[in-house]
Amino acid sequence: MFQNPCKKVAAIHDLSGLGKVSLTAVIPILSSMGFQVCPLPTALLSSNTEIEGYRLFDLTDAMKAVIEHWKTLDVKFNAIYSGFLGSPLQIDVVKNFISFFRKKDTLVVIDPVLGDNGRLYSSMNEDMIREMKNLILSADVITPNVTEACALLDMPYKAKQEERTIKQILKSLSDKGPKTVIMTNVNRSDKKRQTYVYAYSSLTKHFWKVCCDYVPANYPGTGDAFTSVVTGCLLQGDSLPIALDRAVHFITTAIRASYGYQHDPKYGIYLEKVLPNLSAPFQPGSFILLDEE
Ligand code: PXL
Repeated sequence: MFQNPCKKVAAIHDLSGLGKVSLTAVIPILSSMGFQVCPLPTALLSSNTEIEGYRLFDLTDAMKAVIEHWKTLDVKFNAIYSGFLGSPLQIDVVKNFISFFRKKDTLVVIDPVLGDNGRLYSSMNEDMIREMKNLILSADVITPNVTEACALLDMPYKAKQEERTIKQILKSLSDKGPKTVIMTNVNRSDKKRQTYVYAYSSLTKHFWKVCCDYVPANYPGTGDAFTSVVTGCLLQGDSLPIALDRAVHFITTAIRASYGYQHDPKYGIYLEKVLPNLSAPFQPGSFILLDEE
């Protein structure tokens, strides 16, 4: 029987020509980790939506045609990983894609890309939030930032959170279906120069946190890079805390590698400078197991 020596990831994200987001981050990261990425582009953009004057071409019809073709082939995906979606109708297409291609051991990762730092991205609206709430019900793993987590739970956004509230948010999102909820870009009310990634697994009932150094710059696409590393780690059999640790370490290094340059952060991180780190040996050590509550 034909065997594929590389695990396959169906990557459902946009393709943006400038500004390192979505497929331009997902493909190099997962390829560097040894996975075969099968892109299903959701939209073609001249640049990410943070760069003024961007052009967006919705690819919903093209997606439907690609999926029809894939359905006729004997193709098996080890993971389905979705990110930036262009329209509410498209979310429905993704939901149907998952129900057709998901097998017993398929890892379904949904990054509910909606916004950051308390505001929605310019192409997002209330209809997208409503549909995204529905899509996350099908996920094994979701990776919202605080803005997205609050939008998915109809909670007002607060820039700084208490740990007790963070745990409640993670648990409430997990109660909706995803066994693993990872929340990125968390700022705590009692810590100034640090941000955190928090996670909850309903399988082990464990909460985890990893601390990241705060850098005063916002690069679009760091969430995509983070979730891509987590997806690769989980596919290669790493535990959840090791996956978080590796992803935080990789993103922190990428931001540090970019921050020293005179460079408009809207254009994203210099990913290519740090890609080789993904194949370097890794010594985990910064994750913390929190008390259950
Ligand atoms: O990483 C989020 C993202 C994805 N895709 C597009 C974006 C952004 C964030 O700005 O603009 C097109």
